[in-house]
Amino acid sequence: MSLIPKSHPRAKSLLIREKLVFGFDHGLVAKEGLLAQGRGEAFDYLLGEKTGKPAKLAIKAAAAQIMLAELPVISVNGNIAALCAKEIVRLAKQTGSKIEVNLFYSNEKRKNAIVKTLKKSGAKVILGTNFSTKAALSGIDSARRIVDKNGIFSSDVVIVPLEDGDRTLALRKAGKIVITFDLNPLSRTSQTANITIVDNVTRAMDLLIKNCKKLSKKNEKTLEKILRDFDNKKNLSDTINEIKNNLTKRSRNA
Ligand code: PTJ
Repeated sequence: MSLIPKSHPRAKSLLIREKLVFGFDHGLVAKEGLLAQGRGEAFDYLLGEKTGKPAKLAIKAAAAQIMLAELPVISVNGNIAALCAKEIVRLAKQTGSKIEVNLFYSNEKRKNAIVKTLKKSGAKVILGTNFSTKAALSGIDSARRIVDKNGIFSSDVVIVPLEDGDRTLALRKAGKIVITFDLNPLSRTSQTANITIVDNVTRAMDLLIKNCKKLSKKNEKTLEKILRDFDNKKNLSDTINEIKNNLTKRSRNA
């Protein structure tokens, strides 16, 4: 049972923290994943803990990109499994995406715990654990270079929530279109991805599923126009301005 009272002014944020701690205690999340959440929280605070206009635009563009993809793959790590396992499975079902477990701090035991959680949440097929279909991405030294040849390796669009910069770059070099969720608009991942959703994954994932559902009725031309109208660099710059404006407002009231 949660020790956080619903009336606590920071209940939402504290409940997300609890989910991660639960994920850590149950072998899903790496120790470093707790630190990554802390960094994310700090940026979320600066963003006003809400989904801003630039994030909404990025979510719409991401949905259009996923609907246009031939072989979209959702890459799952420890944090995302602890925070959004059910949403990952819903997104995969809605869009026909494959799910692949891919860890930075690679660990077979943790991989198996993540697979178990995804299965419990309704996933039928999960890639990333089959030795016989392993392939290596070039231009990256971490364990994340090992991917599934039927998944990330042959995908055209990869959805990589909470990613590290090196793999984003390697995926781009391999010709993939990369969609990321990252609360830090300054991170290398944010700056390198094709579409960066600067929002808490716990808020944005559900919105992405809703957008995909809405756009599933649209034709290719409409989806392509949404993508043409989206500029990731400009959107990141608008997000940084959003933070700047929030800080200016707060400094006046300090
Ligand atoms: O499970 P593993 O072994 O694959 O490890 C996963 C982590 C997240 C530990 C690993 O990929 C890592 O170290 O990531 P980084 O380099 O710390 O990057 C994580 C990014 O995600 C940071 O820029 C954070 O600001 C951001 N972030 C953290 N929590 C959230 C978030 N973005 C969106 N929603 C969050 N809840």
